[in-house]
Amino acid sequence: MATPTREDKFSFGLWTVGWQARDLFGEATRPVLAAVEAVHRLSDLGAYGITFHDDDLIPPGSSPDERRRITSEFRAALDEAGMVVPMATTNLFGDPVFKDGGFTSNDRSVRRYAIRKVMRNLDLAAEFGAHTYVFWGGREGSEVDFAKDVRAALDRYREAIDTLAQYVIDNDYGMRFALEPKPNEPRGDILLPSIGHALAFIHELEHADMVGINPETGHEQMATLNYTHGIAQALWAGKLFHIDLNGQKGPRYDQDLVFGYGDLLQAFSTVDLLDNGAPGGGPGYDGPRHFDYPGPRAQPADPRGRRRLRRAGGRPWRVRGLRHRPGAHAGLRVRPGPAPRPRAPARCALIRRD
Ligand code: DIG
Ligand code: MN
Ligand code: MN
Repeated sequence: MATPTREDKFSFGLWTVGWQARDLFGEATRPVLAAVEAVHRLSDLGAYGITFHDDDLIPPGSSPDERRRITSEFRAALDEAGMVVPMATTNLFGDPVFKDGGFTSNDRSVRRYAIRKVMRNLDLAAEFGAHTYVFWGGREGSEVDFAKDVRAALDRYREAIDTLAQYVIDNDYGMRFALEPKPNEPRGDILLPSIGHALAFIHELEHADMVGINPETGHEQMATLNYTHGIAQALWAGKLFHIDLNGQKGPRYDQDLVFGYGDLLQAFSTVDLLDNGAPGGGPGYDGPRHFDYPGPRAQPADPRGRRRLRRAGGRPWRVRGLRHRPGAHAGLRVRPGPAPRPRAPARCALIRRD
C-alpha cells in the first residue's frame, strides 16, 4: 500500500478533518478537533499541508490576545510538525449576516463587511506563507430569479475581487486567487456555477493574471459535468491554481450530493491528468492535492489524545460580528463592532443598481 509523503503534497482543510459530522438531519456526532491536534495527526499521516477558513482557526469575536495565542500555538505546531499552509480562505457563508451573500449581498454594508473580513484573513494567510487564496462564493446567489440582478451582482463580485487583488499587490503578499465554482447548495443557484462560468468571469477582472480556478470534484459532478474535462480546460487555460478533491459518497462537510455518481474511475483519470498533463503528456499540475473530504476518522488511539480532544471540546462558537480596527485600506473604513444586520430584502422585483 502506498504511504503518502510530504512530496505527494496532500493537504487537508481544518474544516473537514475537524468536521463534527453535523448534517442537515442531525447534530454533531464527533468531538471538536483542536487545530494543533489536527496539525500533528495529519503530519503523522504524511500530509504536507493544512488549510483553513478564518473562523475555523480563530473563533469569531476572539479578543486580540486570544487571536495572538491561537496563531502562535498554530505556528509552533506547524514548525514542530514540518507542515505548511498552502492555502487559506474565508467563511463568508456561516454568519447569518451573509444570508443574501457577502460580496453580492443586496445590502451595501454587508458587502463592505465581507471585503474587510477577507482582508483581515489575507493578512493572516500571508503570515502563514499561503500562496493561494480560495474564494468559494457559497452564499453568492439567489433562490428566486427576481431577487438578484445578476449583472449588478457580477459587477459587485468583480469590484470585491479587484479590490482584494489590489490589496494583495499593495501589501506585496505574492498570493494568487483561486475561484471555486459550485452550481447550488446552500443557495438555490450560486453565481459562477461551473469552471466555464468562472473562467469567463476571470477575463473581466482588473488583475486577471493573478486569478485562477480551484475546481472541486463534487461541485462539477453535481452539475453532471465531467470533472476531469473541467480541470483539463483549466490546465489548458493556464488557470488551474489549486484543486479540491472530494468523494460523493459517505460523510463529508458539505453535501455536494449527486445521486448515483461518485465515479471512482474519474479519480484515476484525474490523477493521470494532474501528474502527466494529458494522455499524450504536456504540463501537469504540481500544486497541493487538497482534500475537502474528512472521510471517516478513528478516535485517537492513545488516552492522552482522547483527553486532549475532550479538553479542546465543545465551547459552541458564538458567531458575532468581527471586531477589528477601522479598515486599513483606502476608503474602506468600516466601523468596529458587531457585524451589520441585513436590512429586510428589497420587495420590488427590480433591484436598484447603486
Ligand atoms: C465547500 O466545498 C467549500 C468550503 O469548504 C470552502 O470555503 C471551500 C474551500 O475549498 N470549499
Ligand atoms: Mn472546496
Ligand atoms: Mn464542496
